Amino acid sequence: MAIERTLSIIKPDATKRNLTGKIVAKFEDAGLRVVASKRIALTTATAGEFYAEHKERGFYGELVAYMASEPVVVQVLEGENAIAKNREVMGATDPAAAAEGTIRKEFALSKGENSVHGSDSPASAAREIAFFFSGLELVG
Ligand code: IDP
Repeated sequence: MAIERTLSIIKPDATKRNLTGKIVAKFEDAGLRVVASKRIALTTATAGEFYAEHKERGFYGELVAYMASEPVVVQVLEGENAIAKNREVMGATDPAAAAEGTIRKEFALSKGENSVHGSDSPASAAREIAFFFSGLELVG
């Protein structure tokens, strides 16, 4: 299986409740390694650009305001099959539908305030990693 990299965001509801370490531990326990990490405050413009694919969805304005409401922690996770593995550890978008043991089951507050983001394909991982990190910040 291929070694992949994926973009993870620990979202405002989780940073606000000081859950960063507990969430990172779930990724590490699943065999993913944090290879880049920073805590940043997104503006609504940056959050809007990041989530541009959802522009037409009814929740877009709410999502953008929420993502800019508190600092987030953006990370690159690396490991075997990292994109799918990260999504598995995150759990379903809606915590009510998320499997036992997943981050969203354990920590998410709602379908919107759901604690984590993870890239959903190799193409989005490449775009999202480049969105937040420069080549110099990514040690091979
Ligand atoms: P994902 O994060 O599980 O990939 P997406 O469908 O790509 O889910 O949605 C992106 C993000 O938009 C979600 O993680 C969540 O924060 C927000 N979102 C999705 N659906 C809703 C909704 O029905 N109400 C409010 N926010 C939503």
